[in-house]
Amino acid sequence: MKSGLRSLVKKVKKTDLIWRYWSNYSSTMAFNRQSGAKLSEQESEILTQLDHSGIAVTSIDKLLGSSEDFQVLASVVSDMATTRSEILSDLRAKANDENELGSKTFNLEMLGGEVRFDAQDIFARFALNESLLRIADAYFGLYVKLRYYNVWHTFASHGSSRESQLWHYDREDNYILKVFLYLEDVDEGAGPFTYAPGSHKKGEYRSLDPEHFLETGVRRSTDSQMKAAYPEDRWMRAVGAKGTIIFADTRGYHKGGEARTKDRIMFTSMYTSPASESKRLIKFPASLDTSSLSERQRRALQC
Ligand SMILES: O=C(O)CCC(=O)C(=O)O
Ligand SMILES: [Fe+2]
Repeated sequence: MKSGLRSLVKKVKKTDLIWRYWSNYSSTMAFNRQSGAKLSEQESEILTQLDHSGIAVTSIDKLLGSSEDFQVLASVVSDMATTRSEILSDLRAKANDENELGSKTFNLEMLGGEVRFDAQDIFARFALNESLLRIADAYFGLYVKLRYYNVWHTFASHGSSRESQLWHYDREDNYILKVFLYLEDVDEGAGPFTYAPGSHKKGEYRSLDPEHFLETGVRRSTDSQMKAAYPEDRWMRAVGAKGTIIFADTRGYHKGGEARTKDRIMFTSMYTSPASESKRLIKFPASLDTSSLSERQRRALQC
């Protein structure tokens, strides 16, 4: 295909109509057919904020009530940190290695690069939490697909900002929903997730186009490039106590993980439409028993 035609096809595929009713037809129709999937008051509030700003910040208590699962998650992760303390201190030393561009040495994926799926474990249970999925499905207007979940340990490091510490937008889909759940308090020094509200595709600043440079082929913008295009007093720096949960459409401009004085530890999961070609970083067992899962959860797995 000639390159002009190829880029035209790409553009057409990204239009909401084609994306929704062609590329994601069956997921959209199935979602539209569902009945009785009412959002709670708190879930509706998150959805409204997400639609408007591309980001919504709340707490696990507000969303799930005093969740026993959250206590379990936090304690499993803190036990992992204790048993792996030697590996962690080796990696901490490497976190400042700026020669390793592209490998995000400041960020450790505690569950490995590809997570082994176990429907019973606390990580899968969180990624497939009904409340999270209800919000994700409603935001997309279709049944979403879970792409990954993990626990990130971001090391406090020095040196110039790089990779996801710089402003960028993710490119995997028209909408990309990521959840970040803080497992320890995150202050300014712990590299909070930071967002330019309204820069997602549904937002009033969807055409935001700051000056940028290419870092290993990826567009990145520095703080001063961003400031020139979008005033700093509108940036949303998601600092928060342990239990803070952030929903963000990372198709909008964001950055995070620039931890300077304190490590950041959080659970994260990612949802896209089924048509996205985004990599799936989950390894499923040869025979997967999904009998304990709901229809919505099975659809998020689509394996
Ligand atoms: O570490 C962060 O806060 C941001 C990471 C990021 O850019 C992403 O998950 O898309
Ligand atoms: Fe990102």
